[in-house]
Order: sequence, then C-alpha cells, then structure tokens
Amino acid sequence: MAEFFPNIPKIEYDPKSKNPLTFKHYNPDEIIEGQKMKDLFRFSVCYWHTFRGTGSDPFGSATLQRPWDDGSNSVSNALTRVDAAFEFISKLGAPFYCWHDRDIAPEGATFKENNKNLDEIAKKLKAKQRETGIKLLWGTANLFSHPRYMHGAATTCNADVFAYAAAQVKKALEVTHELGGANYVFWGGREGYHNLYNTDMKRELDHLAKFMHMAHDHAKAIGFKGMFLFEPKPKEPTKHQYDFDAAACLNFIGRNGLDGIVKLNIETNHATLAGHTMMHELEYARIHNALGSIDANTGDLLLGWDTDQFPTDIYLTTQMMLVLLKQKGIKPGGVNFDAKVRRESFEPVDLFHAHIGGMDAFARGAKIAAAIRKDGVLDDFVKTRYRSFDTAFGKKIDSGKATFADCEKYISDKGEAAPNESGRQEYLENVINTYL
Ligand code: XLS
Ligand code: NI
Ligand code: NI
Repeated sequence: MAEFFPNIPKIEYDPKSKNPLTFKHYNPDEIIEGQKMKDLFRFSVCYWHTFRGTGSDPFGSATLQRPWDDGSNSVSNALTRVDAAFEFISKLGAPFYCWHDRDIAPEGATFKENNKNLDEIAKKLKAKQRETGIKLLWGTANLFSHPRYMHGAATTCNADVFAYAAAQVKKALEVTHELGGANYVFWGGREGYHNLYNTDMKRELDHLAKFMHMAHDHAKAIGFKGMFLFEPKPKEPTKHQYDFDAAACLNFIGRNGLDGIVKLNIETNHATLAGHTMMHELEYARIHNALGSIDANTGDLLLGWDTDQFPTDIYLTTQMMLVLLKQKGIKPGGVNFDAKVRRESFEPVDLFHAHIGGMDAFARGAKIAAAIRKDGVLDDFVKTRYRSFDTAFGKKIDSGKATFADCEKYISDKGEAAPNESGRQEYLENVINTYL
C-alpha cells in the first residue's frame, strides 16, 4: 500500500536525540502516579483539523499540502483519507482519534445519501481500528456547517431542522457505538443567538433539553454506554453561546435532569474566550464530578477568537495536570488535540511536529505536577489555610449545624474574629517555579 508520510518512521521516545521527530518526554509506558502515561493522557488526534483542515482563512484560500487528498467531496477521496489518517495516527503512537460525521464522510444530496456515505466510511474505519488498535475516543455530529443550521440545530426556530438534527445525531450515535466510541460529544455549534429581538430564549433552551433527553433515550435503546459530553464555549459562531462555560453548562444539566448523563469536555481556548483560566474550568468541572474529557489547544491572548493552536506552554500543562492528577486521570475521556497547524506550516511533516510538541508538553507538565504533588506543597498549604473549619465553631459551620443566631452569639461573645493569615500567593508562585 502507498505510504502517505514516506521518510517518517514511527515516532519513538528518545530523550537524548537531537532528532525533532522523537519524543523527549512522552514515554508511553513510563509511570506517573501509578499509571502509564498512555493511560493517563489517552491522547487523541482530531479528524477535522488534522485531516480536513485546508489552511484557508477569511482572507486567503487553502495552503496546506495534503498529497493524498484530491480536494473532491467524493467517497473515494474520503476512503483514501482514512488510510492517510491511520498511517499518521499509528506513526505518532496516539491511541485514540475522534470525528464529526461530516469530517469522515461527505454530505450527499439527501439525508439517506448522507447515511449511506457514513456507513461506507465507517466500515473502513472499523477495519482500520481493528488492524491498528487505534480506538475512537468520541464521535459527534456537525450541526453547524450546512446552511440548514443557520438558526441553530436543537435551538432552531424551524421544527424541520430540529428533526433533521435529531435524525443526524441518531445516526452519528449509532456509528459511534458501532465503532466502540468511548464518549459522544455535543459542542453547541450554532446553539445560541445574536439578538433577542428575534429570539425566544426560553423556548430554545427547552428544546435543547428535550433534544438531550431524546439523545439519551436513543443511546439507551441501542445500548451505547459511553458518556455524553457538553463542550462549553462562550461565543463564536454566535454572540451568546448557551454553553458559555463549565458553570453555565452544569446549571443547564442540573436544571434539566441531566445529572449523571452529561459531563463536560473542557477546551483550553474556550476557557480563555470565557475569561477563565483552563485550570479554573477544569477544577470547576472536577469538583462537580463532571470533568469528562479535554480538548487540548491554546488560544492567543492578543486575539479574541478560537485560534486552536497546539499547546506548548509547560506552565499551562502543569496547571492542567495538577487538576487531572487529583482525579487520577481522565478515563473514559482523553486529551484530544483540537488544534490546527498554522496555514504557513503547510507540509505534512508539520502535523508531526505539532502533535509531538503537544504530547511532550503534557508529559512534561505531568512530571512537574507529580513532583509538586509528591512534595505536598500546594495540598498542605491549602489544607492548613482552611484549618479553622476543622475544629470548634468552624466545624459546627461545616457540618451544617450553625444558625445565624449561633454565629451572632459566638462572635458577640468573642468580640472580634481571629486575625487573618497571609495568602502567600507570591511565595507559592515562586515555589511552583522551582519545579519548572
Ligand atoms: C469548536 C469546537 C469543536 C468541537 C467539536 O470550537 O472546539 O471543534 O470540539 O464539535
Ligand atoms: Ni473542541
Ligand atoms: Ni474550539
């Protein structure tokens, strides 16, 4: 069979090598806090950026050289792409991949034709998964590219479009199930709005909740046991995306009886757009037992949109791993590179440089986070900082036994609160830097 990435061997861990096509930190079998790195991260390659990205932007056309892709919307082109994708993922050594239905199979003239195309490609994906051992981290449906979704999908004003979206998710779920997908993702796409003059927000949110319950009913009917994941994003393409951030999503989940059915897929660049750090979003999800998976990338603080760059900042990955290690990893989710090479990085080899850099950044972040955790630097400080709630009146507050009147009596008797202690933020920042 033709090789699509000739001259590129399987990427190996070789920390001493000067060859840029080797891992310097990601060593799949190395143990971090009792887990092999490959099981801790569960790295995934995304089909849309890596195999469907063209490098086009609003100011210029495609730049990326993808010699295996004839640029057509044909099924045969899509089938060849599967071969290229699996060669890439195998050589990289990522255990997972993920897709939108329309990334893997072309949109046809009718709904039935779409499904037929999808089945044909899924058959090949299944064979390739078996041949290589690469697994599907998650599937999802593209409910935003086609013009029919201009007003949204589950939150559209057009009942036919709602039905179309439901039928499309039904099929995408079935294909995800057929391919043994570990999760199913719902990123909001066009679920949001630009202007309330033309929008019934209550009705749209009710439809979204109905849609999610219908999806869950179907998952049960076909025996799909994977997790559903919302992917928060505050804006883009709409001005107000309903799934703004982890907190907004969890509010929606809780208010609509979706607890335990839907967790979160947290994306770095989306956290930035929401005005949060990634560490905040991860921790918010984790403490609510809702940290399901990660879309790893990074934005640019000087640009206000979803630039989806590969993550290379070790400070960022260290913070992420500090949270991830607290919950002993991310399984059944993973770390999916929802990231794209810049349009100037147009050669196929750039895909390797990008992913190797991301995987190494996480591996290094994990080693640093594990060292910080081993020494207990942050944990001990935080525990001590809240110790007034471990004894005496503080304990009464924590156990829910104190009333306002009790607080009044306690503090009147005492006259003044105990003196505060320093938060030592700068000291802790310095300590963290000693590990980097
Ligand atoms: C877009 C999202 C998208 C989801 C999958 O901003 O990140 O790529 O991950 O629909
Ligand atoms: Ni994403
Ligand atoms: Ni994104």
